[in-house]
Amino acid sequence: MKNPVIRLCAALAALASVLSGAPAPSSKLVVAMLPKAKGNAYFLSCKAGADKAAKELGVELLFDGPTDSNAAKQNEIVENWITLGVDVLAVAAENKEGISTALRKAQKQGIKVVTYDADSMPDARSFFVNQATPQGIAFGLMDEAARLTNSEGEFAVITATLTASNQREWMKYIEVRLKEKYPKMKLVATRPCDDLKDKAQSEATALMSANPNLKLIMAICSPGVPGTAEAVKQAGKVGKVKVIGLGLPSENRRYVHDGVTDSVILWKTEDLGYLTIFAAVAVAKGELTSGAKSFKAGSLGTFALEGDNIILGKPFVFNKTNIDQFNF
Ligand code: RAM
Repeated sequence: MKNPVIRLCAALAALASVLSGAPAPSSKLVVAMLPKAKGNAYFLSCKAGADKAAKELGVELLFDGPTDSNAAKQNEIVENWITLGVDVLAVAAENKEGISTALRKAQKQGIKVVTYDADSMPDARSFFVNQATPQGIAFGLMDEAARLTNSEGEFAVITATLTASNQREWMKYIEVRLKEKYPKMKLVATRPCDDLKDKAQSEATALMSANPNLKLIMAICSPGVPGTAEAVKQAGKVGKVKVIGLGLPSENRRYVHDGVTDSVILWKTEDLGYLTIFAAVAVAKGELTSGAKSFKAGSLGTFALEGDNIILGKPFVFNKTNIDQFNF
């Protein structure tokens, strides 16, 4: 806890507890973890890994975020944590530029900052714990879309929000791959679903009506994939409009088995949460500093750093043959 008033209170309470024999309040390092949305299964899975890391490291973990993706609400939560005087923030940014002012303010007050999943501006944090390289994610998706459509015809993308830094980065590389390798494929629309399953379903329905020749929808945010699959199923277009995207095995299993969704791509979300807390704590303790070349994260082992990015690894492709082996 950085806040001097909170520290003084904690010290007085500790003294009182020694005198009275009652248990002392926690003097543990406090890590505050901000998801894009606290009800999103993707971030709950990250939290499971974060809890595990916090336990192993003996730190206190606060986890809070907007109910649904909401950049202004994220700022409010960060401001509250600054007032509370937590030691380190771990943030998945809904809006790259928008959150950065609050994160810089935190840094000025001695609070360390790392980002995970979706980055802020680089000067607003020490390190970004990235799930995979944006190129790896985007090329993987685009190659899978090409494989399923014989590299020709119309496809559409459903994204999270139009301001989300991770999705924006992935889109950039999807378009690079499309231009370089698949001249007969045409991206007809990119629609945001605000990281909501129901909105993805209505967007996918609208995309299919507006584009009768659509061959595939690629949903690049986790709630978007089951939302799109439901739309395709209800439109009676299973097989005619293919579905792929970045999604959790648990949320897509039945659509994959029913042949609605061909494949989903993702990284191990629990590991992302675990790695993030290890990085946050190492930064807070001064053990991970700018220029470091590698970093050891508990049972996950050692990671090579790419500048100020700590990269979790390569994404996996889940399909009918392997999806039952994964329960997140
Ligand atoms: C959603 C969020 C998150 C993204 C995943 C794939 O849950 O937008 O930022 O990484 O999808």
